This record gives sequence, C-alpha cells and structure tokens, in this order.
Amino acid sequence: MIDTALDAAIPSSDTHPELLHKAMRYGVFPGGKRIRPLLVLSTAMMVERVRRGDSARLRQILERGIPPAVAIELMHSYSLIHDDLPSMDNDDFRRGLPTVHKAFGEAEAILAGDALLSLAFEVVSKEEAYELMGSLTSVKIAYELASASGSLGMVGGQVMDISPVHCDIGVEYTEKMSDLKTGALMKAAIRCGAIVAGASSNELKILTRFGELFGRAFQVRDDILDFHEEGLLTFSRVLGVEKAELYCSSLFSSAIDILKPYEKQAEELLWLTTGALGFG
Ligand code: GRG
Repeated sequence: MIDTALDAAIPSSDTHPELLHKAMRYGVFPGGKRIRPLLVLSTAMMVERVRRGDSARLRQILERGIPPAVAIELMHSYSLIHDDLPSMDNDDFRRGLPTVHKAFGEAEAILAGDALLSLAFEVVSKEEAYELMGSLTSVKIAYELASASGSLGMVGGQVMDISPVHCDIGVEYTEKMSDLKTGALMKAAIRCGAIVAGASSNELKILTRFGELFGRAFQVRDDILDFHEEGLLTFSRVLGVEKAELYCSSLFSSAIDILKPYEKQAEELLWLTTGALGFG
C-alpha cells in the first residue's frame, strides 16, 4: 500500500524535468524498511481499535493514514539524500546502491531533496487529502511535519551532528542530538497516526511519550549496529557498546510497557517496535 501510494505521489520519470523526477524516484525506490509510514498506519489502527475497530472502519482509517504515511517517507528520503551529500556525511553508497549525488550529480541531488520535502506538504494538503482526512486534520498533520523537520527538529539535530565537537561531549548532547535528528520524525509519524485516527488528547499524550522512547531506542540500536563507522557522537561511543545495549533494552521495555494495556489492539505497533528495535 505504502509503495503504491509513494509511486502515485511522485511525478513519473518521463514528466518534465525528467532528470529531477528520476533522481527523486531513485531516492525513494526501492527504499528501505519504511518504518515511519508503518508507524503512522500501526498507530492509527491501534487508536481506531480502542474506539470501535470493526474491519470496515479499520480499512477507512488505513486509507486516511496514507497521505501522512507517504509524506513522512518523502521527508525521510529527502533527509537521507541531503545527509549523504559531500558537505554532510559524504557517503558514496546507501542501501547498497550509489547515493543520489553519485548517480545524478550534487546539484540534482540537492534539488531532488528539496522537491521531495515540498512534495510531502503537497501530499497532505491537496484537495484529495483534506477531503479524505478532514481539513482541520490536514492542517494538524502539516504542522506536525513542519515542526518535526525544521530548526527545532530534524534540521536542528543535523546541525548539532555536524558542528565541531569537543572531546568532552557526553551523553546529554548525544541524547538531544538524537532526539532531534532521528526521534523528531519518528515521534511525528506516531503523532500523525494518532491524529488521523482522531485520538483523544490523553491518547495523544501517551503515544507521544511512546514515540520519544521509540525514537531514542531506534538511534541507540542504529549506533550499536554502526559501531565500526567513523564519528564521535554515537551512543556506542559515549556509553560503550555494552552500556548502549542495556540502555536500548531499558528504552524498549519502557516503550512496550506503554503499549501493554492495549494488548491485541496494539498488535501491529508491538510487532513493529519489537522488530525495528532489534528485539524480534
Ligand atoms: C540532512 C536535514 C538533514 C537531516 C538528516 C535522518 C538524518 C538527518 C540523517 C541520517 C543519518 C543517520 C543514518 C541516522 C541514523 C538513524 C537513521 C535515521 C537511520 C536511517 O533510517 P532507517 O533505518 O532507514 O529507517 P531506511 O533505509 O530503512 O529508510
């Protein structure tokens, strides 16, 4: 569902300007794990099940969740394209393929990222989307995306990551950086799922806390897996791999504890959390 909707959202490779659309598609397909859109949809299903949860309603909720799910993956794809650029991480490969700037040139990669970011907002605010989600929900989703990705969110975290660091930088800095760079978009994915399914303010609060724990644990897990990569600001470096593993387990347990009262109603979210955080 997610890939079909992503494919429909991005202009075809033979639409002018062809090279730009090819580069945008190259950054999105075949893609990675699609964790953020899965977070949107799994959270929306949980909230709907708590409310009523008959299968017709669940199908409707999944449909409503598609615009935010697509938008968040477009935003994630833009961030990875820009993160790989020579002025940032300077990576030649991503997901086993040459990075977008290696395949299409730096200027085209910058512009493909820019266009994917704009497209994310187009997807959640066009008529089709606000008719499906309701116009107030559409505005709320746009706000979640904007605030999570800006200077107080993902871009702010990226700035912390690339700024010259001192050797005494510790856990607190790494936590703040990770919460912004990686966590903000994950938390937004969960909040978007909750909002699109009409969560109460208490449910939104609970799920926001879950999102914070998920995002932090995801970054700790990623740092443990990437231990051998260059870079000072990773949890496995500031804590040591053993402590980082314990930290990841404790964040995972706290996240699961939040979902436990929901049991079967949170089935997909429990499955996704266990797998994505490496406890499957
Ligand atoms: C350039 C504005 C800007 C932001 C970049 C997200 C990010 C900020 C940088 C990515 C650097 C990185 C590898 C961070 C570790 C956590 C992370 C976001 C990993 C990649 O996410 P996955 O595992 O990727 O969901 P896939 O390939 O599955 O889509």
